[in-house]
Amino acid sequence: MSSQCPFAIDPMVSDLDGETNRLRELGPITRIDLLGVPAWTVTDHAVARQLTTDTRLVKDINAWSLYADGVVTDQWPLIGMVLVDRSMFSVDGAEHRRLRLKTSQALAPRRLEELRPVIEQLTADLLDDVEAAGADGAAVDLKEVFAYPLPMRVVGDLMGVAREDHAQLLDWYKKFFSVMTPQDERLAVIGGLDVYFTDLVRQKIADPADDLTSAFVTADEGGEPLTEEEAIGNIKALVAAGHETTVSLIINTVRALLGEPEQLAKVLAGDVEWKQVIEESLRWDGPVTHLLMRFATEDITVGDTVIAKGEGVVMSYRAVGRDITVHGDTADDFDVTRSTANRHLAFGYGPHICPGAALSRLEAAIALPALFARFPRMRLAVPHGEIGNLPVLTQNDVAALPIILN
Ligand code: PLO
Repeated sequence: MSSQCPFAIDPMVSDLDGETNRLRELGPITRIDLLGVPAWTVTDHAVARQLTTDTRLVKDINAWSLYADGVVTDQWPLIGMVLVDRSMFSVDGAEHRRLRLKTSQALAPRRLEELRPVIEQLTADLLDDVEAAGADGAAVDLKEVFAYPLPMRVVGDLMGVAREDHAQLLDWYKKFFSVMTPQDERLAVIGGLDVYFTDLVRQKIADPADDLTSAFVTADEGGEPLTEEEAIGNIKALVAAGHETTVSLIINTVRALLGEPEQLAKVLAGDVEWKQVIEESLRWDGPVTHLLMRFATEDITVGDTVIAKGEGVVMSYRAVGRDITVHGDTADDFDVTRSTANRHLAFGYGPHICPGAALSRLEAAIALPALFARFPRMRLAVPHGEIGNLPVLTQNDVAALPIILN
């Protein structure tokens, strides 16, 4: 390994801002320790753009020396983030384009317009639930009651996942992401997800419906269907990515605004567009803290650093969003009027850039104004500083957002 004493990422996420600052101080690309496993991480905007478009870095875990040599095993708590089925998330080049094609078509902005009224209705229904839960001044956890179910229902409908299965899936994903889950339990959860999505894909092969999972396994003018394994890999990636991250986008934006009443007032007065608020939230407090992982297929020189063949590279997108060369000296502040807000890489960059970016922006752009319109006097039920994160190393997951409606 190229350097001693890599900076250990705190699995308990007790001081995310402090950690982000320290990472940036360590340089544009720096050594980290991920629960005992060394890797490089990128904290700089320009380097992140360079490396997410460098074809010498690949997603295939077999290119990782620590994995190939048996140092990283299924006992590593983060194994589920990198040892994934063949899918658009784990393959590069021409095969990647093939695996991603139907998804990018289904999630293209024009197609998404059809979803707008559906998302509006889901939002209105969930706001009724929020109102019922918060009647008589009771504190409501906005994450549980509102931010969680909305993206899950949207991606569930898109993929053809039955509503009655959502509670089970949410429980599995909570355990999947938390570093506190005992490893044998995590592996059981990964096994459960595998059986669940294998059954779902087989059911859609036998009886296709009007959903993206069926589109994966059906031949059409777009060409050959995906294999069963590829369809399973894709649906797993889409259901996980399609709910977990958007929950955080919605809830982190509410948290930011409730902590800055003057900025919130500007937004509610119509002086700042919601679109702009959402971009600033993505930049400053985005859903993804550290994106695992790409592997070097040959030595790659970045400035005076050499990423050796076989080493792993993480993208610390939170640190990248705080890059002062892009966002100036106030990069650490949440500012809904910031002119560089949309120059973030919260959805990644390059061929693997998030195919669901437009969907997640649409969900947030519907959910947030509807929430504040319905409960204009909404306030936090606990002091702002007491709202902490779950012990999730890769994601920026607020534990809960208890609010009083009026
Ligand atoms: C979740 C477990 C699945 O079996 C495989 C998978 C694919 C896509 C990953 C997702 C996992 C975790 C969350 C990720 C998503 C892609 C985008 C999303 C990393 C590992 C983000 C950015 O958080």
